[in-house]
Amino acid sequence: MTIVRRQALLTNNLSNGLSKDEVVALKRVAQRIRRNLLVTVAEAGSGHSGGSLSETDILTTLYYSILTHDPQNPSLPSRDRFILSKAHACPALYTVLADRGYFPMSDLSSFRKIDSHLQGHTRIGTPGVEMSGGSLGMGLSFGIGIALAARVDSKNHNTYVLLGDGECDEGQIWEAAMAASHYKLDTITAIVDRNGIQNDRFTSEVMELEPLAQKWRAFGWRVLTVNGHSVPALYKAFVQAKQTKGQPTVIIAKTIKGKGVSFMENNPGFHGKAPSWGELAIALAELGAKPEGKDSAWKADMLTMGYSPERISSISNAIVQMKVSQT
Ligand SMILES: Cc1ncc(C[n+]2csc(CCOP(=O)(O)OP(=O)(O)O)c2C)c(N)n1
Ligand SMILES: [Mg+2]
Repeated sequence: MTIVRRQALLTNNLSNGLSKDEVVALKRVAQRIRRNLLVTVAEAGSGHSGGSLSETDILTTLYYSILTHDPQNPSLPSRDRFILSKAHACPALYTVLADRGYFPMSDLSSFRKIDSHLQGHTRIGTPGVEMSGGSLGMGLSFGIGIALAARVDSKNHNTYVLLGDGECDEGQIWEAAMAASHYKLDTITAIVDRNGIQNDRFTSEVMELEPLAQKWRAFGWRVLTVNGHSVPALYKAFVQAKQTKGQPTVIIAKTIKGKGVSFMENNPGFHGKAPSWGELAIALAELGAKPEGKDSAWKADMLTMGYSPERISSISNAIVQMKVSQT
């Protein structure tokens, strides 16, 4: 089973788990997103690689199998809301939104350029983006506002807020956490991207968060701790969150910053750094890009994103050279 761009997972039914084929297909989508977001950041020459790669499986699971939404109608009143509170990690969100058809894939190559709607932090105006972000700590309060407004309007959409773990140092997160449980807001789900790194240091050095699950529990939340790179585990947690009544749910997603690329994994140096074109070729190869054959779809993706055949050939040749030097 292959999920092509603009397609959602059409066969799933929330009450059943994902089938093996669906899991394989979603994992393939996540690899495609990882490759395309790194191309996007490499082209810009700046941007947040690490936190985008750590959240990719979370976003893929949400946008392809959980959220009720319509990419052709981003303001559909009944849509579920997704808020990227850690808004610096927008390359993954932009790539997912383009992949789902909210805007053309070719827009990705304008990331961080003047006059582009795809700036280095999210802003309202980009189709599919719900909150202008960048100043950490605001997204949960924003999401609670949306969820409370939905209650007043007797609407039953769900609101999802993705937080960084370093972001949980912000006092506003805990004010919001208190408010959500006070109002018994069971339509809000927070996800903490627990990658253990904030900026250029490990969270345990900057500000110890543990015992994080106990803290959320003490604030009245249902806590689910999952492997944030396991699509079936994430899917199950999102379904459980949806079924929870009378209290909000937080999913602590244990992730690896830079997931999927050896020299970025768990490396604080790639929090806010773009790969060079040489590093990109290595990264793409590690993410399954092959010069020819069925795993060469990355080339078609790059063409769709507006890159020249010469640029694509030079990356492809670099991948061939890597294979040669390994043999
Ligand atoms: C209020 C505020 N303070 C500081 C920053 C600068 N800043 C940008 S990203 C970042 C680290 C965020 O770490 P984390 O929340 O763990 O995100 P992730 O690891 O997922 O990238 C900081 C401190 C900011 N954007 N907003
Ligand atoms: Mg972090």
